[in-house]
Amino acid sequence: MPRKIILDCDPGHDDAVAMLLAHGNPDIELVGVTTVMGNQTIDKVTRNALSVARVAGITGVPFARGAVRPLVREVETAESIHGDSGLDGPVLPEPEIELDPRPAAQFIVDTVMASEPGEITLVPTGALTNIALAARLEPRIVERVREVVLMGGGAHVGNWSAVAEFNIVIDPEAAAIVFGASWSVTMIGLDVTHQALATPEVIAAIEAVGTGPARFVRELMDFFAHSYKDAQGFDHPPVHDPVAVAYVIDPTLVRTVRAPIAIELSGAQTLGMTVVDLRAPAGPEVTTQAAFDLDADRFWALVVDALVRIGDPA
Ligand code: PIR
Ligand code: CA
Repeated sequence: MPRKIILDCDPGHDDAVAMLLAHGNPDIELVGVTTVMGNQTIDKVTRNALSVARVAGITGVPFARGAVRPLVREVETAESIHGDSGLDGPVLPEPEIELDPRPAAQFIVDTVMASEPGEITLVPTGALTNIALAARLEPRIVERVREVVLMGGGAHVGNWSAVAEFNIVIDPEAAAIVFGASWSVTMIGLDVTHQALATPEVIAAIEAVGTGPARFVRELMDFFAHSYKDAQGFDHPPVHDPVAVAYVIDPTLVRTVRAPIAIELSGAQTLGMTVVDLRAPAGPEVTTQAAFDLDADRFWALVVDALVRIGDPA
């Protein structure tokens, strides 16, 4: 039985790859895509999500637009990395599908409450605003979802500050709600995603697929590589978000350590830090875990396999 996921994203170059992996992998059933401001404004990332759906041939999957701004703070985008559109590089086709009329948080609540317990996995790859709002709208979703597998944070590394990662630091209050709830949370943080590098070998393997969606990914990666080089000094860009999807497909791709994870909400230098307490084995009450040590070859093989399966949508 494929695992049912709701992908909550802010496309975003790596979010787009996460969409393609979720769509193309046979062990995943995409039951909805929700958008949240982050890499760009909500209008831009929502349009991007619909464009990617067209490129990938994703049909019959509801898309719902989510939060316009973080719970408490002002909007902060990652234009330096993702460009003016949020998905700069390739030509973005006009969207063909209509948005679901519900706000993302309501869509998440409705979908989870209509499912069997343990049926749906939430996969956020942007700020946690929609997930926090959904948990506030209907707290019973916390018992009903199977798990939350999110890209964000990091035990030992930051990217938006010395110690904080973008998805967490732009809405730390939402992150505190999500990490503080009693569901199981797996943090796919920078410790692992900085190992998911789009090297020339990876790009060549994607190029060799030879389809429209593969070319689209290649063009995304060209832009992403340049901005990551200019803004952060990386030789090859880390493709964060599909690692969260890959973990749902195959949790043995990473090593996980169960540990308490707290979100810093008041530090002068450390706002949005994911503080992972690795001092001792966690007690049975701890439902959060952090991921380390990615098997990058097997990860990229999943991405390439998904592109092969997607082929050239009509
Ligand atoms: C990537 C992102 C934001 C900022 C930078 N520098 C790089 C986006 C990605 O979409 C990913 O979900 C997460 N936020 C990585 O921090
Ligand atoms: Ca993202």
